[in-house]
Amino acid sequence: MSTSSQNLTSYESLALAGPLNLSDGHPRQAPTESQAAILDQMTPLYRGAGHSTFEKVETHAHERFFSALGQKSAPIGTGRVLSCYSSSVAVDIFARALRDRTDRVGLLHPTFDNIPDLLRAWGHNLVPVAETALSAHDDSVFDGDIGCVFVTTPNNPTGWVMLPETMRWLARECSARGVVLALDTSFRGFDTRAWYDHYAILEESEVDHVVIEDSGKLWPTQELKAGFLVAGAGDLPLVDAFSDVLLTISPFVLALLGEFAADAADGGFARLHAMVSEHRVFVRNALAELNLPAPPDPESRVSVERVALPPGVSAGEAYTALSDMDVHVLPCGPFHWDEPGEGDSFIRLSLARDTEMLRQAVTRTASWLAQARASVGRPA
Ligand code: EGV
Repeated sequence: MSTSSQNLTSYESLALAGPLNLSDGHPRQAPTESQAAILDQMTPLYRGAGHSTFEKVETHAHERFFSALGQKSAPIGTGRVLSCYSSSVAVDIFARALRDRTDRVGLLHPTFDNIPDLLRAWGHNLVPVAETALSAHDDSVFDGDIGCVFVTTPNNPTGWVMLPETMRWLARECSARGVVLALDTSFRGFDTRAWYDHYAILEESEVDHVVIEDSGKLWPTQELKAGFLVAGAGDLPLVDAFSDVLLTISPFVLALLGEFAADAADGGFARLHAMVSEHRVFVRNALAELNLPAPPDPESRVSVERVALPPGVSAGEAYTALSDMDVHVLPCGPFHWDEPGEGDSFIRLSLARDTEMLRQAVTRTASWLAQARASVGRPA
């Protein structure tokens, strides 16, 4: 199968049928004991959400979600936190509203490919921005006459995190240059280094901004999730664009997410972090003897792990061989939406899975990699 023109989601979709699915970044692990107790309360939660006003249910869920993640200054209760079905729906609404201001966006490179796809679908022209340029506070971030900078932090798939001093620099520069600052923080829950109060920095800088938050990577709720499109005080027509797409999401889903957020604050995040970390250690140990290039993202804490392939082995080759063995991973080319070749020596494995299945899939991946490494350079 050709692996060049497909988007990442199409690979994830093929993987849904397979038993050894390390493809999508959605949480597929079994619920913890306290999460299972919440799921046992679905019926009363459903009834309760129906008996209250939407505004009350939504505000309560926002308070629990944002406070679990350290976002004390999020503008809850101001009408500026728009609950969407998913973070991708929030990105789509933002991309549309942004056309009011600009059609030139500096976008983090690499990052998950549906972000460039959604922006381009609304007519935006994209200029790649490297993690290293941001971390170095390099003015080249603003090259290309851009009207918006879009940053995924923590990033998918690298786990790179924008630190507070970088965020302060970026907010200040964007503000001075009249550039909109957009953040996608879908992986925030995995990394405490991303729990500093983003909204305090954004509000103080007076930058025109948008933040897209997400519950969808965190908790095993069978795709019951929300993306929160948080608008700055500026005049981007976000509320209009939002209302063209939906009235409200389900108050039941918000009530459920509020319970998961409260559980997360009460030890659930610590349990999630321990699971991800244990799975990451398992992957790294399983691959350690194979003499592969070093793990590309040693500091990463997000629920996905990039693996560097042996020299001479391409991501397309690895993807095809592994899926023939029923193991589904992602080839990393499409994350490098401007330069797919740069991702061709990496695959991505998802860690938010049951331990037993993950071990089987990783063990199979390791044995294929060992054999591929041994046969590179030898005649077939
Ligand atoms: C990841 C699925 C969309 C996306 C998966 C993802 N694709 N929304 N088109 O949620 O990292 O696997 O972000």
